[in-house]
Amino acid sequence: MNNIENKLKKQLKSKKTIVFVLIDSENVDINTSIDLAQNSENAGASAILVGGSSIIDQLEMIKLVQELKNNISLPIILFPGNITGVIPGADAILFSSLLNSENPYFISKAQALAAPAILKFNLEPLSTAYIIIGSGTTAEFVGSAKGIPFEKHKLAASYALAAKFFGMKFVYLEAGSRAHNSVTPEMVKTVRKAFDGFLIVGGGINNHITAKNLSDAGADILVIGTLLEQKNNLKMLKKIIQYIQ
Ligand code: 1GP
Repeated sequence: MNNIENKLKKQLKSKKTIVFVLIDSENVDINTSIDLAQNSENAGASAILVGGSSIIDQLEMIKLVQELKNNISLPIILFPGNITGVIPGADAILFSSLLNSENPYFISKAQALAAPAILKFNLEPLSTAYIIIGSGTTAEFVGSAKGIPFEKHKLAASYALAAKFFGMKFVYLEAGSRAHNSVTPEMVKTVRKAFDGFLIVGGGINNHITAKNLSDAGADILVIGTLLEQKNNLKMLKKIIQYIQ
C-alpha cells in the first residue's frame, strides 16, 4: 500500500534532495507533456506530478496519465487543486489539506468528497499539509488561503508542527506557480527543525543556485513546473538535479 512513499524514502537515503516535475495538463498539450516527462526521467527526476489549481478537462488529464504510464516508469502522482483533479490511472495522490485556507472546503470538505473516489481508483494517498507562502498567486486565490509572509518563518514552522501532530507525512511549502520569489532557505531551515517527514518546496524555483540553497536548508523534494513548461529548459533541470544530490 505504501509503495510510492517507500520508494521516495529509499531514494532519500542516498540523495539529499530529489525533484518532482509538475505537468499542468491545462498548460501543455499531451505530446509535449510526454516528451517533457521522458526527458525529465532521463535527467534524473524522481516523479511526475500531474495537476494544477484550475483543472477543467478531466478527460484530457486521464488521457495524459495513461500516456505517461505507457511511456515512462517514474511514479505518477496527482496534485489536485480541487476534486476535479482526482482521476484514475495514477500511482498516488498528494492527499492535501490546505492548512492555511480560510475556507473549510479546502481544509477538509473537498477531501471528504474525493476520498471514496481515491479508494475506488486505488490511488495511494500521501497525506500532505499544503501551506501557501506569500500572496498574489493563483494557488492562494483559488484556495482562499491567507498566505504566510515570506519572512514569517516561525508561523510556517507552527503549521508544519501542527501537520506533524496530525500525523501527516508530507509538508508542502508552496510559493505558487510562477511566483516571483521562491520560499526562502531561512524558512525551510526553520520548518525543517519542526517537521521530520517529507518536506516539499515549490513555486518559482528556476535555477540551480536557488535549488541548492533550498536543498542545503533541508528540503527533501523540490517541485519544478513553469521552468520546463515555458522553455523546456532541460539543461537547467539537469544542472538543478546535479547540484542537489
Ligand atoms: C506550483 O510548486 C509548483 O504548484 C511549481 O511552481 O511552476 O513556479 O515551478 P513553478
